[in-house]
Amino acid sequence: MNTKVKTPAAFVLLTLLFVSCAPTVLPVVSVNPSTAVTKLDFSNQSKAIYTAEGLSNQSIFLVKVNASGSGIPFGQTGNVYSYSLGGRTVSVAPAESDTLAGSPIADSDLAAFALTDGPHRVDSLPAQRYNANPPSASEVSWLNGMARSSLTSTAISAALPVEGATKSFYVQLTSVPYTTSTITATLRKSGEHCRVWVVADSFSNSSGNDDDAKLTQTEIDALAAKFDAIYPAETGLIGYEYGGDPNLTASYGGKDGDPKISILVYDINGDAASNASFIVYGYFTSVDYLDANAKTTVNGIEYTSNGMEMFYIDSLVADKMPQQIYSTLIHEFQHMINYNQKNIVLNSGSPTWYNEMLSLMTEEVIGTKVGIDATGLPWASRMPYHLVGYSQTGLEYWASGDYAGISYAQAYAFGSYLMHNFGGPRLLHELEGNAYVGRDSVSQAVAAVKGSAMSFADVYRGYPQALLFTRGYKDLGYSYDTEVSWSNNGIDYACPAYDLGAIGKSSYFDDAAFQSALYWPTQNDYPESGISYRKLNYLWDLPSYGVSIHSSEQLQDVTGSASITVTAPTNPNVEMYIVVR
Ligand SMILES: [Ca+2]
Ligand SMILES: [Ca+2]
Ligand SMILES: [Ca+2]
Repeated sequence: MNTKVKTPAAFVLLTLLFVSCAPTVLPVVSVNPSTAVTKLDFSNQSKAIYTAEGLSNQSIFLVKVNASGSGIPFGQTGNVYSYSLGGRTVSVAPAESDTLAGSPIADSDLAAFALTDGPHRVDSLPAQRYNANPPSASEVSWLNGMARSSLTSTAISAALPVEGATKSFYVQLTSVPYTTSTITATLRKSGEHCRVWVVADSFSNSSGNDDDAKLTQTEIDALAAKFDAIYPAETGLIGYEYGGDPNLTASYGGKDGDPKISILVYDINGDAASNASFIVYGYFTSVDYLDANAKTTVNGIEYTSNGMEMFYIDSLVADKMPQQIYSTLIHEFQHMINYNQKNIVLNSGSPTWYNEMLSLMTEEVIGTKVGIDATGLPWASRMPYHLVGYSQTGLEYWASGDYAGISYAQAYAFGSYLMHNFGGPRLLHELEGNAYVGRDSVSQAVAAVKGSAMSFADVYRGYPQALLFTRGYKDLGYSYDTEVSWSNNGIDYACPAYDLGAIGKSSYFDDAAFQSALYWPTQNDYPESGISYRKLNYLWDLPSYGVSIHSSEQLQDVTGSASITVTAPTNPNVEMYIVVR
């Protein structure tokens, strides 16, 4: 028996009325910079319809942006209702919702990111938390003294150490819980700008392999030579550490009266033999700006100062992955310079995301400048995590422990977007040198480069474009595929163009549990390089300064006409864009 289903006329009429009163957006047929990004304007309607015709092998994305300081629960973010291709309408299944990420985002939401393809590079969490702590009233007074006094006792020390000298240092023994120890190290190399101190356990001239966490003299000399190349390049772009500027004679030599930076090599966290998947490669702590041997307690943790400008470097990583240690030196040196520029000079404190972003931007510019191998550069070492985890956290949220890799990747991706679209190395120079921190520093630096004001929210709105406008699409909007160079103090700097679409995702993408936990589509359906997109109708929490990018297999390589009907978000801070490339 044949059954014919009749559609009630009233329903058709209602549907027509409903659809016809929703705003329709009709872009010009060929995609160009003026039509590639269309903001959906719901005009108080419950739905909007986006329509494009004459597409030729083009792909369509729905981008949700939260350019506000408040997180938005997934239920308020709107979703795709249906779409049509070549006149055929496809209903989109009821939205799946994000059962992992709560609001606000917490580390527990990142459980699926317990990475296994280590080792992963992290900073020392206790040092990071101390560094991010805004100065207290009493600290402000001594920071003032350091910055402005012309009668400090920081003239060059009469008795600087010579090679072969030994010295005792306070060091972090373990991160969590934070424990400390004192160790003795020998000065193995005095470079032009550094002194490399190595503990006995981390030195062996007869070491014949790179896995024993013992450095030979040749390897130590190479480490010093690399830092000697980094020092003038980095200070020439972003300024000096405290005590580094030879023109400031009263403070030259810094806390210990030695203009050279000390680099202490030891097995941080004592985990060289344990094959740990998360390794602290190195750290800087501003505790060392207290007088030598002085103690201070912050958030229940007691720290002791070595009273000098110094870095701590892990011996296993220095042995096994020297390129990673060179970029770590660039990274930690930015923290040291940042402490001078923002804490000592300004009496301010840098939020963690901002300070780390600056270090990662510096890794890109200075790492390129001093010829660090591609494996040590952040688009190779950081970006693969971002391609997968970008929508899990917002820019300002800093995940801890095993999940920190996602936050580093996010900070780098945003900072690199800034450089490649707003002045390259000059933007980094402005960020470090201006009298602001955090979002204000970003908008001020962009304004300085552009010559006109731009709000942080407007800067942030351009960022998801860069995630999509990969090589071949860079003329459509913001992109990482732009080379930007700049000279300062007679030194040339560059941010080399790179193709985000060609960067492979981190291999934990292959993990089945990860895929199912995050409603990850199968690998066969989705690209393995470039930014991942979420399912078209997937409801995802939008953290503050967060984005999610949605598409489907059917909306890739579309020829002809397409339309998408989108249900309006109920939260006014959700902005929706259709991006066609
Ligand atoms: Ca070795
Ligand atoms: Ca010094
Ligand atoms: Ca270690």
